[in-house]
Amino acid sequence: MEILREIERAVIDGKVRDIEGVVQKALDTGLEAHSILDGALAVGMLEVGRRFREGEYFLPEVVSSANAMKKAIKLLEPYLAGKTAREPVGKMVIGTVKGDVHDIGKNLVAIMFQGAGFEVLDLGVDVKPDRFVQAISELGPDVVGMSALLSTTMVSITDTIEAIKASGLRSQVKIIIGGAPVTQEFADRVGADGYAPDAASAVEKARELLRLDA
Ligand code: B1M
Repeated sequence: MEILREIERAVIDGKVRDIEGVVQKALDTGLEAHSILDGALAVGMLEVGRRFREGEYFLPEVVSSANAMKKAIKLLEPYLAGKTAREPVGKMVIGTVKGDVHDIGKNLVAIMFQGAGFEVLDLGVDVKPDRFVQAISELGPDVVGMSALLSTTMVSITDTIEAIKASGLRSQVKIIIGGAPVTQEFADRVGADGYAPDAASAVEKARELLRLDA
């Protein structure tokens, strides 16, 4: 569809100023937020990643594309989050782990949890293990989500789980991890309760672990 390709191109070209207009146009034509996200924004970002990996793009281009994508997601947020339940179905703490500043995927996961009726505390990026522990002890969440986009920061997931264990709070929370280099095998190895490949399945995994569908 032409409008989706236009949005994809706006991400690839990092059109921070124009992207809201095209996304709004797509919404006005009746396209669903999820189709815009999966069929245009995510596709554009994959291409940005490819260009970066192959040396066609450098950091400034990637930053512009990321900013364009963030603007688009902000506009889609109310549609992605949908209706929230009056009483939260649970509490969630989420963050991108220490050493890692990628937050687009983490933000999407947070939006989806809000949409599913969770109260979400987003700790941001480069979150140190102690900060996760502090948030668990203060807020008493049902779920803790950790995001890592770099193979070099996957170890921060391990460190954070170890810190949660050492604090004696491990049995009180379900831990879900994700991010491009993260796998189910890694999740099993480091003792997370669940792994999810994308934001929507992270919510499904949480509901399953908390037996919310029972
Ligand atoms: Co970075 N970067 N980056 N970058 N960057 C990647 C990740 C990379 C794969 C690019 C590449 O080489 N092709 C590569 C990592 C290689 C590796 O380790 N395997 C890389 C690199 C090397 C770096 C730097 C080291 C570059 C440098 O400085 N030389 C540097 C590191 C900075 C740091 O963190 N310390 C860096 C910096 C940046 C920017 C700041 C410029 C920018 C981030 C801006 C921002 O986030 N605010 C950036 C970007 C944009 C990318 C790419 C191009 C796109 C990431 C993204 O937002 N994707 C990325 C290449 C790529 O992934 N195609 C790349 C869209 C987003 C929706 O997907 O985040 O994967 P994603 O989230 C998905 C799933 O992973 C999942 O759900 C989401 C979809 O629904 N998910 C979860 C994520 N978290 C989850 C948590 C869950 C469950 C699912 O449960 C809790």
